[in-house]
Amino acid sequence: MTGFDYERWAAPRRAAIQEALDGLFKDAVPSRFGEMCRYPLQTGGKRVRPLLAMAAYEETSGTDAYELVMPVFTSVELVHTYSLVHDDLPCMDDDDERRGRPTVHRVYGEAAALLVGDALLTEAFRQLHDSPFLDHEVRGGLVFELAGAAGYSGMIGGQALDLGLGGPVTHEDMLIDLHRRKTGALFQAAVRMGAMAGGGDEVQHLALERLGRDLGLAFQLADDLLDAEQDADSEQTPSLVKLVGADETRRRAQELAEGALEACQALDHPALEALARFTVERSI
Ligand code: GRG
Repeated sequence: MTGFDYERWAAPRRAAIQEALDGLFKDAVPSRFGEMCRYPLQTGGKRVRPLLAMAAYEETSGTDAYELVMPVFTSVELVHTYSLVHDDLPCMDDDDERRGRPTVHRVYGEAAALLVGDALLTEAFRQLHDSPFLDHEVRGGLVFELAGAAGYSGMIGGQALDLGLGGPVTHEDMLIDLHRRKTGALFQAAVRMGAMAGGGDEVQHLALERLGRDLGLAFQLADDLLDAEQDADSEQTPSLVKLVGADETRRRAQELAEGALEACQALDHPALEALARFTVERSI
């Protein structure tokens, strides 16, 4: 990956995602509710998931015409941001700050934050259906993919396990399963959705499948490590660091990242490799 400037690739794409998100909820009722919905979308965030989807799209379509299928990327970010809004609520993690700013419920109240999350989630699916450059069959496939990743056996299922609704998470296999659902499923969907929109061949799809699977879990393990370093993990939250220690967690995250980097060998987009490296080396 010699000479590839990741930030030069990512910056205009992040700006394009932001511009598309800024244009949403303009006709919300009441109009002030539209501002509430845009608030959590305007607080930065690394945009790792839509950027991964974009890289997969560029790899498989062989173009950088990402503007044509922007709803594919915004829908993934909408689902992710909704999960953060709801996860911050007093009945969940009860967080006061997110992305360096007060959480939605701190600014607008709990009931409004609940509705903001609902609006972001539902808008994601409306967006996907509103992708004029994709044929109807592909749009249907994208909706199915995102709904599965966000739903009861994906992110929500993972959150239910995290809350202990299936009993205490006492074994590492249980925790890996939880992480794969709560965090990994949306990563994998992002990569798959980029590839579904882009086309591509079987070799690319197989490599992207492995990349999405390994990266999602690696990202969460890196998050567990960051939380442990910053003493930010609550006593109730299960984490691999608590079960097997920081060194072993780091080793596994690196192993997964190596798997993702190996998958990149069959692909031809340096941004995918850069995203794989960033996922475990990140400090934010
Ligand atoms: C729907 C209530 C509800 C929860 C779903 C995904 C999730 C479960 C909750 C989000 C909280 C959380 C800490 C999840 C772990 C995944 C994770 C590391 C999220 C943060 O993602 P980043 O680092 O955030 O990509 P930015 O702000 O950069 O977008």
